Amino acid sequence: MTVRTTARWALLGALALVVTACGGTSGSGGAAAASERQVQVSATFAQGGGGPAYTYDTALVPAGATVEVTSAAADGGTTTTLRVSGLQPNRTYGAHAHTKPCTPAAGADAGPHYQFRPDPVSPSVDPAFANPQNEIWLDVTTDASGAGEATSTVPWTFPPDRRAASVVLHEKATATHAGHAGTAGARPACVTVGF
Ligand SMILES: [Cu+2]
Repeated sequence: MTVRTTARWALLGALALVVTACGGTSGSGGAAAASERQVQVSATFAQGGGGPAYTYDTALVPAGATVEVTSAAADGGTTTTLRVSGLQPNRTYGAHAHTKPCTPAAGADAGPHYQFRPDPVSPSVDPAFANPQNEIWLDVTTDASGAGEATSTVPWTFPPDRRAASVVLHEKATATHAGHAGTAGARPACVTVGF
């Protein structure tokens, strides 16, 4: 089992210059370098254990399946990529960023979906809030070998004091219609990600 977790702050000075140049207010040259957070987690799903990746349903997410999540903030947005292998072939799994870390016990412990603009109603099934611009959706369809990749880009960055904490894999694709938006069935697996 391999686990690698890194979180670092990269100074993207070149990007800051581009942003400044496009902002229409440059010219003084006094802009501070942008500080852009990057996160990467690579892990193997296991039942129990020390995490960060847990399976709760080894038929849908076998022990030994792998997951990688990368997330990077840049230019006011956040791009997150999910890569999986060892899952069921030719199947769509719902996947989202959730508010709490995973536990060995159950996917429910990861809490609700992270929402940049929180829905005052819970559970949130209103498409005005439960949508892939206000949440991070990473639904992934596997190939014949059980591998897949998905990317989300949202037009916001996490407030420092209110970040997502995990990515949950669900049993089916994410619904989008009113009354069910954001739902994707059971939670066979979860990986803790320090967004
Ligand atoms: Cu979810």
